[in-house]
Amino acid sequence: MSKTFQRNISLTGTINFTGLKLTKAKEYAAGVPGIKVALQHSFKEMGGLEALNTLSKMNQKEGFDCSGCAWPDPEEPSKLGEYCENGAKALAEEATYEKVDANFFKEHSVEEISTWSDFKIGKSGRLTSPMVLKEGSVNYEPISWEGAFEIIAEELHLLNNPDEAIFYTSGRSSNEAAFLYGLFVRAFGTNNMPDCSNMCHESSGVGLSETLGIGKGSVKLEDLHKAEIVMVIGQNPGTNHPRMLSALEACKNNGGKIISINPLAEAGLIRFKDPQSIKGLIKGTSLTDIHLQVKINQDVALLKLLMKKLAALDAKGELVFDHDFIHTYTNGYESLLSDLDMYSEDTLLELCGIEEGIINETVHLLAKKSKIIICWAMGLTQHKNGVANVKECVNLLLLKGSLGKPGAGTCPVRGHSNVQGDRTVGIMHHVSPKLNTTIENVFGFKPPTEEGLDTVHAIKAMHEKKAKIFIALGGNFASAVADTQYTAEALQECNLTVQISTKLNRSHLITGKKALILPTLGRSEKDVKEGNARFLTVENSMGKVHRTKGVLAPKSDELKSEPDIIGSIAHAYFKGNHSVDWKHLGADYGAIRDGIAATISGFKGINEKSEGAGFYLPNNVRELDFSKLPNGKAQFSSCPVAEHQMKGNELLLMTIRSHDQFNTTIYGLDDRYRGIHNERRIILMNQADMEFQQLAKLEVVDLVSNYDDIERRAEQFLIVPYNIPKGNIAAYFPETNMIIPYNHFADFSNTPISKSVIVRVEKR
Ligand SMILES: Nc1nc2c(c(=O)[nH]1)N[C@H]1C(S)=C(S)[C@@H](COP(=O)(O)OP(=O)(O)OC[C@H]3O[C@@H](n4cnc5c(=O)[nH]c(N)nc54)[C@H](O)[C@@H]3O)O[C@H]1N2
Ligand SMILES: Nc1nc2c(c(=O)[nH]1)N[C@H]1C(S)=C(S)[C@@H](COP(=O)(O)OP(=O)(O)OC[C@H]3O[C@@H](n4cnc5c(=O)[nH]c(N)nc54)[C@H](O)[C@@H]3O)O[C@H]1N2
Ligand SMILES: [Mo]
Repeated sequence: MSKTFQRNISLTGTINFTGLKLTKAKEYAAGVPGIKVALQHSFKEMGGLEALNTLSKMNQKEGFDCSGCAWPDPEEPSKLGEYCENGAKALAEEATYEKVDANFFKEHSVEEISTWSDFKIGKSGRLTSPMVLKEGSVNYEPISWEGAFEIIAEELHLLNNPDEAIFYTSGRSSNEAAFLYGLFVRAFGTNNMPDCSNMCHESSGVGLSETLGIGKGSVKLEDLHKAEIVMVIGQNPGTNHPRMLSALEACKNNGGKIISINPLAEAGLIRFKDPQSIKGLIKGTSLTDIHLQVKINQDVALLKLLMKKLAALDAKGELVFDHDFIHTYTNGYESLLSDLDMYSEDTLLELCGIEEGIINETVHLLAKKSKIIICWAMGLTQHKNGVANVKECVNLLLLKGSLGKPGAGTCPVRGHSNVQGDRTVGIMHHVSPKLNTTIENVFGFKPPTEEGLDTVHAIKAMHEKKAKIFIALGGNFASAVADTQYTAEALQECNLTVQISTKLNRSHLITGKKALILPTLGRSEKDVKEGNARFLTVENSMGKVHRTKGVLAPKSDELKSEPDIIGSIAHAYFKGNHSVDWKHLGADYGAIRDGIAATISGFKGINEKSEGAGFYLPNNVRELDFSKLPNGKAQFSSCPVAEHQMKGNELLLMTIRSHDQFNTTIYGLDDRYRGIHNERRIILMNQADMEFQQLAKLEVVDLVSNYDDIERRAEQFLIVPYNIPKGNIAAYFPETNMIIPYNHFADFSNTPISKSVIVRVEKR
């Protein structure tokens, strides 16, 4: 409980074990069990007929975009449906018949709800009408939409300056909603726009921009089919991007090889049975050719070792590197070689913890090929040296000339379904002078020129009472960010917190003095205005913009679309005294898209071009145009290997996703592929570490971190012996966010160190 505030709110819910059952970890991902589980979830929440009908429209040209992840759709979607088990779960979660209405809040106080588990809170259902939590009260009460907008406008006017407000965005919002939100926040006068990207792929954005001139990946879906080698680093596609497995399978069928680099042997990377193809269902494909079981956060050491051995072969005249490419397009080759010289092979081998035989096999494979793609996700980005991890990947691709040609390139695999689009259309705390100028020309006001707060700095500002209003366009800030206790204190210091949401979550409970819930339409729901069904647009992980149009009846008549809500907040604030007609703009998506096209490059004609398969945004790496970088060249980088000062019994913890969750939304209590059932409070640990620390299987322990002499504790976990490198452990988030210090984050990208937290395990 956090004690010092007006309400007695539990930050974690009452901690209980739910009945762990262990089975052998799986080698196959998806297949028949995948379909069965998917349909079980959707049938339970929304009924059989509606579920099947709706799933058939997911990721199809005339349907809606799955909110599960940002993986692109193939040009010809599968006739059996273009969705995966976890997409079906995401839909079931949004389309559930359960409702959180005014009666629910009358019956249950926020104090009571906060004692429930995240699983139970999520299963309560969809938010149906605007609600207010008044100062001193513990029950939300109904409020009219106009009343809610008025409260926000009033509180915003009371601030001493616009930088006392924070406007968070999660990555499910459409391009239209995100653009309008960014425009309003700038018109209001601040760049305080933290977003989920700050905790996610920010390290990729920074690393790629500095080396290649664009913060996005360069490959298209068909490149994966053509690649000779796909390296999948720090990513668990079987759970988090299941549709990617079809692309990896196509690569294999065309003779490509797959190298996975991961402390865990994740099921989806070992073998795959495609649930969308009859042949695949029966036979299945073995995916990974080489698994490099790297120690947590030693990817820089591993990549350096691979490059060092490749450089030795190249020096012998074996033509391993693409010297024409290096000469024409790159800067810093010599410094890269000197950097590699600084490390001995033995040191690098020991750091990454992999047998030399497998390393040599990998080097041999890489030496001969040039169509190489590197895919990665949170296993690379959420470390102190997350940016360095990304830059080392770029180094390898530059050496091999693996950019700007078919079957080669960078592939940061995005998380939220429109997190990339939100950034493209202006959600960022940085200042873009070019965007500011175009906004001024098109919309007639001057945006602020001072850098805003990102996620970690927004928390600090609220904690220090420098920020007093927190508004969230989606997401679950309280649970998703690091350092749950500190964050809860920060949010509770605010005068007003506002959540624009589809579903109930802990951020509706850990609130400011006053709080508002503004319920919004989900991706799958029809968005009808004056008889017209409206569409929105999103950008996928590979930079393609396309339409999304809901098909289901909205769960309540009172729901408003995100653009309508944002337009109304802006209208209530400016009351007509502004160069932009906010009310009108919020209601007219075509006009918002015209605004996007007029301010952001690559969007001309978006109203028409977004139809059907959609259109690609410009990407300089695809054109091998590095003119914006120093000397007009792509940049090699020299990055030090990661160092962790660990004491005798300390371990390095990665906080990961189970197969039954979407970030802070808990779909169920199983992590089927890893053989964990009916329990989330587990720690995966190497048998040798268990013996060293005298811990028995299923022993109950606490996880404790100690940064800057502050002890943080997450209570009650069960030890599960697992195939994970010695000295490393894994547990699920958000249960573990209690022990991640808010003030330790990645250099240059400020991403919390969610994948390398130094901890000790304490017996209870
Ligand atoms: N079903 C489902 N889909 C999702 C999500 C979800 O929660 N559920 N979340 C969405 C979001 S927002 C995102 S960002 C993505 C996340 O997608 P992922 O990044 O795949 O998610 P994580 O579970 O965080 O997995 C990280 C993987 O990296 C490995 N890893 C951890 N540390 C290291 C390291 O130091 N080095 C290496 N090489 N590997 C490491 C872990 O073993 C794990 O396999 O998925 C998106 N899609
Ligand atoms: N320890 C640890 N912490 C992490 C991570 C980790 O790996 N380890 N991963 C980080 C990552 S990669 C990310 S992206 C963040 C995620 O952080 P967030 O994006 O803030 O969190 P989510 O859990 O995705 O948010 C779920 C909520 O979004 C709302 N929602 C869902 N759909 C919609 C919609 O269409 N519109 C609106 N307005 N609301 C909607 C629902 O109310 C739901 O409860 O968490 C980060 N936190
Ligand atoms: Mo993410």
